[in-house]
Amino acid sequence: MKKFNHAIVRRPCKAMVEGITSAPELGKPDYELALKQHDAYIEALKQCGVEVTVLPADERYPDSCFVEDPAVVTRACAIVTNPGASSRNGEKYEIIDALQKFYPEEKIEYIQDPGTLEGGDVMMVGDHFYAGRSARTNEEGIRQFIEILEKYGLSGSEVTLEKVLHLKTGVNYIEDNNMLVSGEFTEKPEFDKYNKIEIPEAEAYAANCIWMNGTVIVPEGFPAVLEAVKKAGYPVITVDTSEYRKLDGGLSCLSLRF
Ligand code: CIR
Repeated sequence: MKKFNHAIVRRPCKAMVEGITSAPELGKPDYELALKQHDAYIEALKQCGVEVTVLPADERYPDSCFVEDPAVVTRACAIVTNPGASSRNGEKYEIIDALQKFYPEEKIEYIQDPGTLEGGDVMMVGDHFYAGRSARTNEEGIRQFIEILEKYGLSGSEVTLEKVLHLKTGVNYIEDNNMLVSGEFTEKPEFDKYNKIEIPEAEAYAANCIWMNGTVIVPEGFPAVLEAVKKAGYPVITVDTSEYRKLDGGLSCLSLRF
């Protein structure tokens, strides 16, 4: 059941209070609380048997704790993305060193302009990678991404999305053919072959859970999702991500797992 050995996270920076958000009504994140929640997140990852590399906070990029977006990590290669949000684009340069500790130079690939891609739009299902075409990830980015995957014997396909920030904001694969789906993703025919676990609208935020070596990490405060994941047979760990939610960020956004 052990699939992941490593995770990379980046500490949130004080400037996170100026991060991008579609939900200003939730208020600004409380930085001290965000740090505590980050500690708990790292602990949860460690409990699932991975070694966690903690990158330092980077004040130049308010959203840089969402380290999932500037890279996609696979069993065969790492892909440095080209984030579509201009305030985040420079994060791609800051992830390279960390990737080089785990992947040889020739297995680190790059999405190039005019292609854009953010890791939150990529969902891994075995050796297949679904890529969401969003406001951040464009057609050319997905074309380059699939071309890179195919070079390594992996595959990819495009999924369109209209209502949410990233693909994994609304749909997440938790292995064993089980997929957590919410909103617009409940009806997507490409996901019909999976056992879809439908997330009620009121708990849509918690569609973003992560499978970690057999355990599913669920955001705290979403009882219906917690129950559904337990019912599907998984041991669970809950982590409070309230301060990251204020910036449209969830559990998957806070790490690269490989
Ligand atoms: C952003 O808008 O880019 C950040 N405030 C949230 C990024 C969330 N990342 C993710 O879903 N992978």
